[in-house]
Amino acid sequence: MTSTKGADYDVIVVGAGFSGIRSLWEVDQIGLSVKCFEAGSDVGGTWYWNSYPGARTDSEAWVYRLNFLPEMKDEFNYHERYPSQQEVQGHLKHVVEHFNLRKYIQFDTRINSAQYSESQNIWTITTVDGKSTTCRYFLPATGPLSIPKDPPFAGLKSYTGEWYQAAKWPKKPIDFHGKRIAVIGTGATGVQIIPKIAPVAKQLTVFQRTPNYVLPGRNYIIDDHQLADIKQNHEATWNHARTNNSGLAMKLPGRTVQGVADPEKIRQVLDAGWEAGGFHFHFETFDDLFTNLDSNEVASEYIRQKIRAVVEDPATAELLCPRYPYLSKRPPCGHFYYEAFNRPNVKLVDISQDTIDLYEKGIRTSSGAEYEFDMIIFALGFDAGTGALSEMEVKNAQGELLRDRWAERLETFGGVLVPGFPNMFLICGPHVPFGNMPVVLDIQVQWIGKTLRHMEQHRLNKIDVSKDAVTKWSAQVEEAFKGTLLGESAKKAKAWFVGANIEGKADNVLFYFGGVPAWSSWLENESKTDWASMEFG
Ligand code: N01
Repeated sequence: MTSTKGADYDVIVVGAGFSGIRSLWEVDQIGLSVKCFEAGSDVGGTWYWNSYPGARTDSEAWVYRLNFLPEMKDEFNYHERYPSQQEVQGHLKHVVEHFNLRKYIQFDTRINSAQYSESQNIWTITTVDGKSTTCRYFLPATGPLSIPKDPPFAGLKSYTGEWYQAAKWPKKPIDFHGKRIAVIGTGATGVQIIPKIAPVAKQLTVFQRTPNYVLPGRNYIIDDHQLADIKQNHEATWNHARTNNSGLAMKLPGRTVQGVADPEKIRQVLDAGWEAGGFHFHFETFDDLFTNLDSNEVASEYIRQKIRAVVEDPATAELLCPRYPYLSKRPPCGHFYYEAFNRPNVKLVDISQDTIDLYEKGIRTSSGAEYEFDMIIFALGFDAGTGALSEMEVKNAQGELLRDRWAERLETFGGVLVPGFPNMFLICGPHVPFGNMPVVLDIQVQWIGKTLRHMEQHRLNKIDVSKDAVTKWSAQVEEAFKGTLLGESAKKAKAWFVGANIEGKADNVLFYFGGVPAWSSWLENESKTDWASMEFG
């Protein structure tokens, strides 16, 4: 154990989701004293808050877990290909109990501010109720999608029915039976809720502003035979995911639509991807869906045809067909999503040309239509990447707020360090690879652990990153995004990964599209070169 050098703790972690829990274990191993503040009443982070009906992963179980010790593969078994919210939270609870980490976590505590002092070289972390705690290292593990967009509708105050936000789902049973229900939002969240409540609601009305390309998830129960197989191949699967661009155990197809050219052969490949389910459709079919608009249109039209084949009413089918290039928005995985629109009690309302507001009895569109509801569910998305870090008052020694810095230009080093904010390590904030987060955060926290060990061993008190290294990394993030065809179409489609879903948010790509291996070798290069880009004090 090292001395806390005048601070209450060596480390303060904010957030007890995947990355916070992973960080607690890492710093505990180093022997540093640690405290974790968590706004929720239990562990889970996004898997605590998003307990709405139908919530489950879009990543396959075998790559969606904490995996910092080999024994962990035998410690907890998922039961479905895409684990449910309850199972994922159960996994995190299990890890916390198994490694005795709960003692470090203070629940029901939201952080208001974090202020660095140059003279003391400590961070002061203050909760919303005004209590302050100090630390040497500040690790905000606040999540890439943790600040939900609150309903912006002025009429909400006058609405007299029940209403819920998917990302702040109440921890009590909600009764949908016999009710007239509206869902606003058709992203990954809405796509999971809609088919779950359609069979029980008296009437379900879906308000859609922009349609999504919804992939068939094809969930199934993992049987004993497959479970044995998953365990046997666990290490190979993880190594595969760590070296895959998206942090998934998927194979690069090594072929392009342009190269194959024959429409029948192209269709066969897309059929196989569609049958495999989920993200296999784009990651294992053709390499040029992200980079060639003509190739992308082949896949886009393929999905539109699938929508038309499922949805019986042609007008509804056309409204559900996106017109922007596939992958301009992050495609959701659905389970009987399009089928829900064939139910007589489900109605789709196109609000692409309208704005909506609430009134006493329900929802009113700007073209004057009125719909009465007993319940409204908002699934409006998140202020992604920078949202949680900008919500807190994170201030450096010069009094500069992180959010003000980023309002001008989003710059980090590897999504971990921000110049002028010493001893602060971001986890799963902006600029990390766009991919499967449990793999990304594992690499990131390992690197942070290595850096902290280096500092402790060499009695280094302070780490900052050189401006030059930050400029290079941030340019690399922009360059990687330009290499895809998504730039303009993602903005037009209001994709959250460019911040276009939040009014007034600066125009920045929030994630790294160059892949997990390129990013991790960038970080590794630092540790191999004795942290050459860092300025220690
Ligand atoms: O949010 P979204 P999400 N009036 O931003 C609409 C992860 N996730 O929570 O597209 C009317 O995708 C908005 O319309 P538009 C996953 O990475 C994962 O669904 O802006 N509508 C859109 O339809 C995912 O991509 C999982 O025109 C309004 C919807 O609300 C990410 O989280 C599950 C509106 C928001 O869609 C975000 O998904 C869930 C307004 N004023 C989430 N404002 C799994 O892994 C917004 N909308 C399973």
